[in-house]
Amino acid sequence: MDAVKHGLAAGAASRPQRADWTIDQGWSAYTPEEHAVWKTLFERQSRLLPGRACDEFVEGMKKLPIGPEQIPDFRELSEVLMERTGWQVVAVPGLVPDEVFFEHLAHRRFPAGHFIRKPHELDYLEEPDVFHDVFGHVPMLMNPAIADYIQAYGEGGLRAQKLGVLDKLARVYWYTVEFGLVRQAEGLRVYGAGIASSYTETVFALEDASPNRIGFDLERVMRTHYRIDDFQESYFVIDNLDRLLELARIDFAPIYERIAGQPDHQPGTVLPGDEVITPGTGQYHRGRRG
Ligand code: HBI
Ligand code: FE
Repeated sequence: MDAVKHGLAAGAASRPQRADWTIDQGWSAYTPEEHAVWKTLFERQSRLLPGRACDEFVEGMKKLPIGPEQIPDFRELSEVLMERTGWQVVAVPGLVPDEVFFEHLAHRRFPAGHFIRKPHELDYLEEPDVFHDVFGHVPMLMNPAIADYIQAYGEGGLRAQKLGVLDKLARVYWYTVEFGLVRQAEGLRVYGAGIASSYTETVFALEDASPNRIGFDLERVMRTHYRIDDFQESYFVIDNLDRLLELARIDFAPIYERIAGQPDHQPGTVLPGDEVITPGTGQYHRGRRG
């Protein structure tokens, strides 16, 4: 299947044609079946997200050439994005090496998988496909705070690699850009693309009693492992998206030093210093382990 093929491509085993790993999206080569998968996912998620996705996500989506009928054309997305926040969407075959990913983000190019999951794998993803990347990430890139924050992550990624602390920085990205929640007047809302592009995780992250929902704290998050194979055991909540702009301006180097040698936390652990918004029962993951 696709994920396996692209998984191989992301390793050292195969060499991309272009050094930056970009490919043509090949928009006209999508089949009716592929557009139909997009439509199924788009409609399901569009029904679910009102009242669950943050205002900025909804706003961004409205202004973009993204609809149910077809997989969006990256050139059209880039035109609108470029005008608003200076970002572009470029096509890649799947996961790309970390430094390639960071280099793109640092230059406000968002690498998006060009393939789409198969009809029998609607809730299964081993690698980011066009639905995750475009539906989940691109609306948020219309927001100036997220736009700057993700660029800063790309720049910070290159630095963190040299310092040997990429695992710490990657956790910050994971618990914000991918799985972040934000507090709004009406309650908690989704802004993370990993949640917003997933029907089951949207419901789990907002409505299930199992996960912890904890106020975001930079050092705390840097020290917290995450799950790549299942729903998160803890979600971290920011007060508003401008918090990300502040984060983008912080020099992480002294923080990496301070936490060096300190123990990491497991994904489901609640710590004495945490601002616990809703404590989780942990039931879901206990069941999976048991
Ligand atoms: N490549 N296409 C793609 N998308 C990602 O989200 C991605 C990647 N390569 C590396 C990576 N993410 C992460 O492991 C880094 O953020 C650390
Ligand atoms: Fe993603």
